[in-house]
Amino acid sequence: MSRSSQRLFLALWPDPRLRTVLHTYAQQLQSVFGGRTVAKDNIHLTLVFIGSLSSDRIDGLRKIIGSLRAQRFELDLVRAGCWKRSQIGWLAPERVPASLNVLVSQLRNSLSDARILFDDKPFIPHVTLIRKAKCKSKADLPGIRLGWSVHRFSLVHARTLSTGPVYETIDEWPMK
Ligand code: 3AM
Repeated sequence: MSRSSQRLFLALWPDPRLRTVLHTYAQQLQSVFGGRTVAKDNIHLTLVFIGSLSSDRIDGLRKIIGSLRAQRFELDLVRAGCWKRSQIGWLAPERVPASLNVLVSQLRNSLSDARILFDDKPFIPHVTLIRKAKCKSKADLPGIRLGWSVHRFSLVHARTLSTGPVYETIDEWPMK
């Protein structure tokens, strides 16, 4: 990737208190699935993965996204699981709030209008807590019921250092 482009994604970023609870739960999941826990500061829910975008297009992207109106919602993270193919241990809501689906549709439409490419696989909201997981089909998972009041979303720059991924928030927007 050239230095004049950045690897980007849009995400929901939990506040520090919630990140701490999620990270503690990640350690419990790790005792079942092995693998490595996602660093506490890196825990998030991806809305749209954009990938590499030329740096000179980022201000335009921020303007477009900043013009959207999104509604706050409550996310109940109650379902834990593991995907064999991606080796990911995750936490997810039982029910996807309509406002979350609307937000993702708005973001995808805005990106399409601006001719910005993104990963258009079906949206399956989840918080990745474990990577390189050894998934078991009959795992007895520790229970959890976590309420997340979502009132902002973020544009994030992803970098990979020798020590692992580093995520830097470029901009964030409140929800009404
Ligand atoms: O939050 P999760 O783990 O679901 O897997 C990457 C992570 O998602 C995903 O973007 C998030 C932040 O890195 N990601 C990374 N490369 C990707 C790609 N090429 C990707 N998603 C889709 N396509």
